[in-house]
Amino acid sequence: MTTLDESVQDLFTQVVARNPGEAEFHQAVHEVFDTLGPVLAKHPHYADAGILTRLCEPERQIIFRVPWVDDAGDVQINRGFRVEFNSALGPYKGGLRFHPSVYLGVIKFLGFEQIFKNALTGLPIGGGKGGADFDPKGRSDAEIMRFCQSFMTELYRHIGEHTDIPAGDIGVGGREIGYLFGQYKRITNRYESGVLTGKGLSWGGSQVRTEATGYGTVFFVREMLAAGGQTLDGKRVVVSGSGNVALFAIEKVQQLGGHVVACSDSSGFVVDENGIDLELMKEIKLVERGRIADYVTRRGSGTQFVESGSIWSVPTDIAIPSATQNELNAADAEMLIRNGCRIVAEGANMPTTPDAVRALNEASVGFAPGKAANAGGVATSALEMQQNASRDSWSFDYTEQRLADIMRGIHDSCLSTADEYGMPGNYVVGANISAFTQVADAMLALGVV
Ligand code: NDP
Ligand code: 2IT
Repeated sequence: MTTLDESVQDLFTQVVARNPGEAEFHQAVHEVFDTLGPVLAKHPHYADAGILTRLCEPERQIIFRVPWVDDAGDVQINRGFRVEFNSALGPYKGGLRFHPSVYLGVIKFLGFEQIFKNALTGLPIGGGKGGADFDPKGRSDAEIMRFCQSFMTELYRHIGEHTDIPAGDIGVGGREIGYLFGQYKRITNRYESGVLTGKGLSWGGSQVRTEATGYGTVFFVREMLAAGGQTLDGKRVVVSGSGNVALFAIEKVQQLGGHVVACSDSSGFVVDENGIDLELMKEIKLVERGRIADYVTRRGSGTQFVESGSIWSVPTDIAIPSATQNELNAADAEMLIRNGCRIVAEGANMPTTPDAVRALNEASVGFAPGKAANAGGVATSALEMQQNASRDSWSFDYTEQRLADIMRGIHDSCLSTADEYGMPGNYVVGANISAFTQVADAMLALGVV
């Protein structure tokens, strides 16, 4: 990692020492600290009040055993997490991730990012994240249900519509939110719709929440292009992943006239020069829960499955990494640059490594960090909470317009903050400083708590 401004280097060293072995958390903190020098110089009262030290220490961290019985009758044990990171702006809000790679360092990186992302939405939500090292792949529906019920049997005592509101992330979608909500309702005997977001439309969910992260990321890209007098029409786009974020990013790119030529899962990537057939991809991924190679088998000539290699070798104008952290490294960035890519927008959380971000900046490739570009998901979760609180439900078009307005607002505040701090066009600086000042001002007002 590069050396930081001396105003924050000591504190960063302390964060690493206090949180040993949590590489992803260190990376997320470093990325934010790397941009805060100018704001700390301009407003020394933030440092005097220990705001940064407090920001790096979660308000509460819960780790629990999740016992469940698999279909063979064997007892399985997983580890569950909920990190309630910061509630200066509102109740803790953030998703749950079920993936075998989950450990405290991953949940803390995601929770830390979530504080700033949620601030950028302008909506009253604090930051949190949770999950488990559970691998849903190959598990039956009954096993998923038993796991979710056991997970909620501990989690329920820590959450609530005014306290902490989980939602989905990797491995947690509408099916899992249903089982989690059912168990919460059963244990508490309360139909407390606002305790989880990402619910089904017939039982308290919001229109557009399913689509929101992918759509929002593409709305952000639209704003980046518009700032340079361009549109998505006719642009080549590569989207990694083929889960919730990726599928709906592809959908919105296609609606806006772009041409998506590749997407992936953890087994490899597919290239389809005719443009990804989204209906077929959704059938394979959302209905059958199948593997991406099935797409090539079914779609036939003109398509290609690549098992090993990088999706970022596929020439593109715009790249939207939407799978997982650190999936786009410096070598990938160099390939994208060589092939003429002009925009990288993070649909996933922290998918681009720091040296890749540096390479993109040096080549003047527009780079939108996840905490700005993928904030549409959590923003629409906050809209779901609003509808739950007022026992109302809005139309698809109205909700989508709210999402588009929020994404434009985030885009514009990133650019204006970057301008104010003498780094025009730098979305990372704009996002971090804009979010930090909002959270820091609220923390100052609320005293040392
Ligand atoms: P899903 O579980 O729906 O999809 C995840 C996709 O990424 C799958 O295609 C999966 O492939 C792939 N993937 C996951 N882990 C890895 C890995 N270690 N290596 C390679 N590929 C991997 O998750 P989402 O689409 O919801 O989330 C994707 C990203 O977007 C995450 O970074 C998440 O934190 C972020 N995000 C999600 C939001 C949401 O609302 N859901 C909001 C904001 C950000 P496979 O099936 O083979 O594992
Ligand atoms: O990373 C994220 O912003 C999410 N997984 C969505 C969180 C939410 O509460 O909707």
